[in-house]
Amino acid sequence: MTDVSTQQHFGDPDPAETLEWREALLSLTASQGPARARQILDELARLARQQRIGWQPELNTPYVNTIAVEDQPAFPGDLAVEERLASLMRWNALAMVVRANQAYGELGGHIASYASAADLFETGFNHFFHARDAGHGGDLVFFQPHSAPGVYARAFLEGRLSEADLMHYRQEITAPADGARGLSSYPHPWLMPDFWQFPTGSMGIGPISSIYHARFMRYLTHRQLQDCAARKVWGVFGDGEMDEPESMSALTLAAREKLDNLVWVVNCNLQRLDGPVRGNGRIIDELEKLFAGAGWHVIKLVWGSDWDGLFARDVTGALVRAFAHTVDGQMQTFAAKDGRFNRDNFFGQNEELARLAQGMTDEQIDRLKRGGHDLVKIHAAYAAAAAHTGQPTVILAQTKKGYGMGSAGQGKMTTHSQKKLDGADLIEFRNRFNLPLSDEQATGLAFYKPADDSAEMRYLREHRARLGGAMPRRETACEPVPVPAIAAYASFALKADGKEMSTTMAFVRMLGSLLKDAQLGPRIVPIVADEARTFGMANLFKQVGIYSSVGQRYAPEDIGSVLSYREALDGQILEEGISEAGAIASWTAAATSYSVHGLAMLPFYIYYSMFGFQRVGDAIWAAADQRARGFLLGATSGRTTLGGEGLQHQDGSSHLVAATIPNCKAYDPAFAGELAVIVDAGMREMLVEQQDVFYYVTLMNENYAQPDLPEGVAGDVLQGGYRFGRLGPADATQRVALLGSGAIFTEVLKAAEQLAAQGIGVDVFSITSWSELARDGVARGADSHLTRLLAGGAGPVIAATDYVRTVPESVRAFLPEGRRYRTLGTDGFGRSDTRAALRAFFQVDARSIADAAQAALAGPG
Ligand SMILES: Cc1ncc(C[n+]2csc(CCOP(=O)(O)OP(=O)(O)O)c2C)c(N)n1
Repeated sequence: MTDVSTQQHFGDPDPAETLEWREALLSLTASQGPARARQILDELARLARQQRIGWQPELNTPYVNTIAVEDQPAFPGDLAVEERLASLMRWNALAMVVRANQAYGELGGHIASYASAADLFETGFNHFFHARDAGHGGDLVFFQPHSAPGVYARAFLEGRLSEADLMHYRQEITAPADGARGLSSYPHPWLMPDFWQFPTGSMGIGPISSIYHARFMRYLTHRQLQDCAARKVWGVFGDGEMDEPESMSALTLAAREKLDNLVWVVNCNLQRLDGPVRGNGRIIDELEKLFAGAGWHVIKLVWGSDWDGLFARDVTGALVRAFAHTVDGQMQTFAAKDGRFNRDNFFGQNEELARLAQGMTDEQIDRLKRGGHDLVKIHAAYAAAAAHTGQPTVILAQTKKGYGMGSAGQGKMTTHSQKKLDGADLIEFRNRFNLPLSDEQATGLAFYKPADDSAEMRYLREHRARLGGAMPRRETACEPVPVPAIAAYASFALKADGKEMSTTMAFVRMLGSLLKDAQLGPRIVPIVADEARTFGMANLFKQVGIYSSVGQRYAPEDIGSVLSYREALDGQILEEGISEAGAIASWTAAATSYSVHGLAMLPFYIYYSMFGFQRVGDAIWAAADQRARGFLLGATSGRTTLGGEGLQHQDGSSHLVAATIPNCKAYDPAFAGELAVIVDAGMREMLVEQQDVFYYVTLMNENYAQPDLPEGVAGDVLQGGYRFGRLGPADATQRVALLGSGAIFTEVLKAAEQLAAQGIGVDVFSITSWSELARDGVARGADSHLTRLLAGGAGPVIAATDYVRTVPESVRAFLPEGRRYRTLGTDGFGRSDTRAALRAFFQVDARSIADAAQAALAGPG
């Protein structure tokens, strides 16, 4: 560690006095040890605060490694073999990307990111990332997405992927015809379901997801559902990725929850796509402050072992001083330039630095490693992180982007997207990493795999065998969870007998009963983002408790109430506070527990529907990719049910977005009985049949009379709609069909009565899912469910919903031939007013529906 004792302090009015204080501290540390020194410093800090002298400790430490050389554990492996292996990974990853782009220039891919991350990945694979086996539940590893080629390269050496597979990187559609397996661009469990566990392609989602997965493991442990104590969550992310709000938004949660099962490795290659992450600053310093401030344990891994000697010889602290005024933009330039340039421009800055570089050749200067490229240092950092207790750890690993790509890419502004290398570049790369390739093999981009009995291959296999086998590996085996009969929890809804209630109330009542089921109950994970009271769920606080890793350390104000706010170590509700991003990450962790933990859980996340697909749509898309199974409940849904709340709260679009997610079944039920059928089917599909689908169901807080669910319509409810009834004279000459969903169905019924009173025959259909009808239409055309439903009728068809018109428009093509189709919806911005005023304004009220029917009957127009 550098001795910075002689750092000059500019503007010091009394350097002699300063020196005395310094020496006092140094002698105290030397004579009584660091613990005593810390005690004294704490005492002084307390005193300084008492005196209000306005002193704050700096959050930054010098730009050096956190772990001192003398604290490094011995490297428990064969360094030379690991370095050779890492070089092979680098080569095969590079060859995969360059080959794909030589064949088809449009395919894309990245070389530079994995080139910088290879040693960070490899140290994890060789020493830390534990796969699931009989004795270990398996670590969770989040891989930086555009470094996926490196993970494929390893799988190739492990024999999990063939050379033909590597040749079909980013060619998933054409691969099977060539007898190969296409490799997805990024980690996508949907596309490679036995391989990738966590989708990370969209920056920021991996980081937040890793935190909530780590927290969910605590939840499973504390609720005594599964002991996750020995397992860790590792995430390798980019420094540029840390700019995403999602990356940052749950840092304090991770610290508050003391998630020492979580380790982030931030690959600080100082560059993102366009240029430097912080050209005019230092991202490592910035992240150090941020993470430390949030309560994380920070390990800076800045310099490799060959700097140790330099630091040791640097008695004046010249290096640390030089780093303190070298910004990342400049560091990047140093990375891009050769040894000569670095000698002249870094070490040439002053006498002291120049002296340090004396005796080193330009080549040696060029090869000075940054911390994230030094296997020994990386191992030391990982070991310290893995052993750290009471806090999550972040390792800030400095690397070079495009490491080893030489003049073709290392540290270049444009390196992120580089995917072509010419012959000379390839030879240079081969030489740089001493790859056992002939010129022809190098320029021909031959993949390289050592012989099965070579030292490298044996080492690779042995190390993975010790860690439970190959990774990543996505598992799916889990016990089905029996689901209670619908009558056990939803009779009140199926036979509602005209009782007034909202569908939200009905849902909460069903949930309350399901939670009591001996087998299913414990597997349910109710999730809220500070809206439980809004949805009438406060009774669940007492019934099942709110999960808290520390129990409840206070006497709640409402302790005597039956609705008391009860937090408990084995509490079941995940109360995420006002963080929809956090809540959906929690939901994803629970919804994929069947795979990640081999234990099926069933999350019900209930939220303001406007703050779902619109707010965290990308996270939902990632959950879909991760094959989530669970319920999303968009409450207070629709544009006009939420009266006074106005423009930003009123949701007219969630069903539109939900329809775009292939494994999401979206329903907009009008009645409690329909809801019961949907919940029942969803639970069976997800927990018993173990299908990779999830359900989105919208709920309303409008109270109205709930009819009995007609006999025999359950199948139709699930397919998207059923005939609710026929009104008007049986021999009516004028006929019309009205379709309606969710909140607007009651308006449809009123319109039907008005039309019937005018002698018009009205067929009324309750549409439970426009998107299911549309999907079925695409699949079955003229034989589709909607076509058959409407087949016996005649006259125009009018559809009305509380969503934008595009939602009912999605089924237009599946109407029986010759029927006129009019759609009414709530396009435009919301307003705050009464339900009645809003429905009239958006023209989805009974009168507007009836008028539309009359107009349609009157003829084209
Ligand atoms: C949400 C999102 N925005 C943009 C991108 C496109 N993108 C992919 S990688 C990348 C730069 C990543 O930089 P960094 O995190 O520093 O990683 P590096 O490649 O430098 O290791 C960008 C902008 C993305 N994948 N996701």
